[in-house]
Amino acid sequence: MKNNMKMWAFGLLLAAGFPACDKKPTSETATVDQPTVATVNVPAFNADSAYAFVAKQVSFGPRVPNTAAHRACGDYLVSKFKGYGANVIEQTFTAKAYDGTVLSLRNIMAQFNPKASKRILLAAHWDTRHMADKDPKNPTKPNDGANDGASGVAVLLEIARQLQSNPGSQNVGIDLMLFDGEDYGQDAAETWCLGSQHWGKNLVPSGYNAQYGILLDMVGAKNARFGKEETSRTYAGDVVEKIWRTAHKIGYSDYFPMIDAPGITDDHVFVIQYTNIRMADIIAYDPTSPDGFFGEYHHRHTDNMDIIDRNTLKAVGQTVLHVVLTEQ
Ligand code: AHN
Ligand code: ZN
Repeated sequence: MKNNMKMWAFGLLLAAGFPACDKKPTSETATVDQPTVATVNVPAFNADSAYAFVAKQVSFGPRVPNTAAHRACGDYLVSKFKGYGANVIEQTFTAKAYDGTVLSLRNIMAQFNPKASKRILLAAHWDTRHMADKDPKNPTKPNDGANDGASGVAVLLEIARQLQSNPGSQNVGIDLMLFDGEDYGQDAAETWCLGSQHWGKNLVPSGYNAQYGILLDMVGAKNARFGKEETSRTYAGDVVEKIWRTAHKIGYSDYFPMIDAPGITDDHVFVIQYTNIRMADIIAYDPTSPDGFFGEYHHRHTDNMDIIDRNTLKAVGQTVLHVVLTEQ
């Protein structure tokens, strides 16, 4: 039925496309060459909606673990995912931070098409750092975490909204995972990413597996560039190539240049370490920055709504939506 529909649409396209002309336009030639690529089935990722989801999270205040803003935002995220028809799983736990603070944390997973055996995992961290310690001014106060925290979550919320609005668009199960406690670290790798470490060692649902995963971190800043991060290349090279190829194909090559980035500690490292899931990190890379990787807003008070750009959210959101919805 689905194939017949495609064949029918294909014939219609040929008939309508070149009535009395033998010179085929390039875009339609591409369709002739690859008639099975389901480009038309991918809905438009709404960047205004994603932007509003960033602003909404920021409006709670910094989402620092053990604060009221963190709890309230967590409750909001759970209720939004439920409203979009997802099967929501909350994993609550405590973890000891580098400074001895016991943090009350919550990983939130929203499952779509929960019965499907072939699954794709999309993730982001929803907590924000307890201090803007790279900022010369007020380095012990937390920032808004508009990019570092809210942006990846906002893209996943918009993807959830699209999945509800386009039932049947997915051929696979899709799990949206919000990790907690990513940003409460200091120096050593294991002091970061407390939520993904806990989940990797205590999988829920138990025995969980996915074909692969994609992590989103700092995906909303103006003029962002995403480099191919080293751990992603090493352990999820095919996923990296699929993402970058897709981005180029649908018009976002500016945001996804074919450049390698060094390895960093992020949630994908622990997903790779503790589970059987290979995961690629889409994370902004600025080789000109003083630390050689992170943007100038990173862990500073300038990480607020002023640096968020709908065009970046669109480039990432549309690319990831295209990747997951073209999986068979
Ligand atoms: C490092 O600072 C090396 N890793 C932490 C990665 C990170 C922080 N992502 C967002 N905030
Ligand atoms: Zn951070």
